[in-house]
Amino acid sequence: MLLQGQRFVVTGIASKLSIAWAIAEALHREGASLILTYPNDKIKKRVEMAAEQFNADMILACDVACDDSIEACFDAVSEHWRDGIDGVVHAIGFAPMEQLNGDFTEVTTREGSQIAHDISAYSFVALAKASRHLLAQRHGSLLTLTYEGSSVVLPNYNVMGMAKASLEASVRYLASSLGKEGIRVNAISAGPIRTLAASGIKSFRKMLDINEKIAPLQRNVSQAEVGNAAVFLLSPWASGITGEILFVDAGFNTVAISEQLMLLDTPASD
Ligand code: NAD
Ligand code: 0WE
Repeated sequence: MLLQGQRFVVTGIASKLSIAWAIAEALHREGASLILTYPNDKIKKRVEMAAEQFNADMILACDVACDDSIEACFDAVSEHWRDGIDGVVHAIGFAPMEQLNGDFTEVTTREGSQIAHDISAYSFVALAKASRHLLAQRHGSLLTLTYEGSSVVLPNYNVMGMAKASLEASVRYLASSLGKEGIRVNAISAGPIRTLAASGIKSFRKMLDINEKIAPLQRNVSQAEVGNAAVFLLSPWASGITGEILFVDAGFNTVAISEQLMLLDTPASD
């Protein structure tokens, strides 16, 4: 067991399909102790289920839209684990639904942009500020989840692409800022996975199908595969890695034109 005796705070569980659920599962399997957080009473029940399944020490409220909530959460974490923690997982993203469907220039608004950046990008910095003293005590690390829409255009991802670009920049600035305390900061860039955050996205089925056709592994990735990569980045095996974005996407991001796409019928001569 890779993480025996280590302690992690995991945010972002909303259902059994959540990437954070699979990360908590993998951390538990490797012997880690967990504190799980939930943003509101609606989601609390799901997090209670996860806490039972993964034998978590406790669950705590943490709405990243609210500094007082974050502070109260990490006050309770420091009371429970007085000599520090080994990691914090940030698996949170949100934009108002209407921002994620349609022409970017048309649908993007000031308010939508503010919410997307606040909840999906700034919140990672806020968690870093709140957990810094706890992480420094044990040379812990921070981990967040991002998506390739930060760097290249994927239809309808829209303002979330802007927010993920900001989130990825925050990974590098936090890594630089916290490196002197021995704290590492990394991200996993996951391929598309059917979760609550994918429900209601009109073109999601198509995204999964196209990914399968372009990715070198010719398939999509699972939550469990992201969970295993998270274990690695949070573990001592990754002690030399910080400021890194690790793709867990079946290789999709490495390909511009796949062999399958070359075989498609075109009017061209050959
Ligand atoms: P999910 O819906 O299960 O998780 C999103 C989480 O964000 C939920 O648990 C929700 O409660 C939480 N959240 C929203 N607002 C919050 C707030 N104010 N305070 C605290 N928590 C809040 O979906 P998921 O796909 O597991 O998403 C987790 C992360 O993975 C997100 O950052 C997402 O962008 C990223 N990601 C997802 C995919 C995918 O295809 N599913 C791919 C790459 C990256
Ligand atoms: O980061 C994400 C999810 C982003 C997301 C999803 C929702 C749906 C529910 C943010 N906010 C909301 N708000 C809601 O009300 N992903 C990487 C998954 C995702 O979302 C897409 C994708 C992919 C992939 C949106 C459009 C196109 C592709």
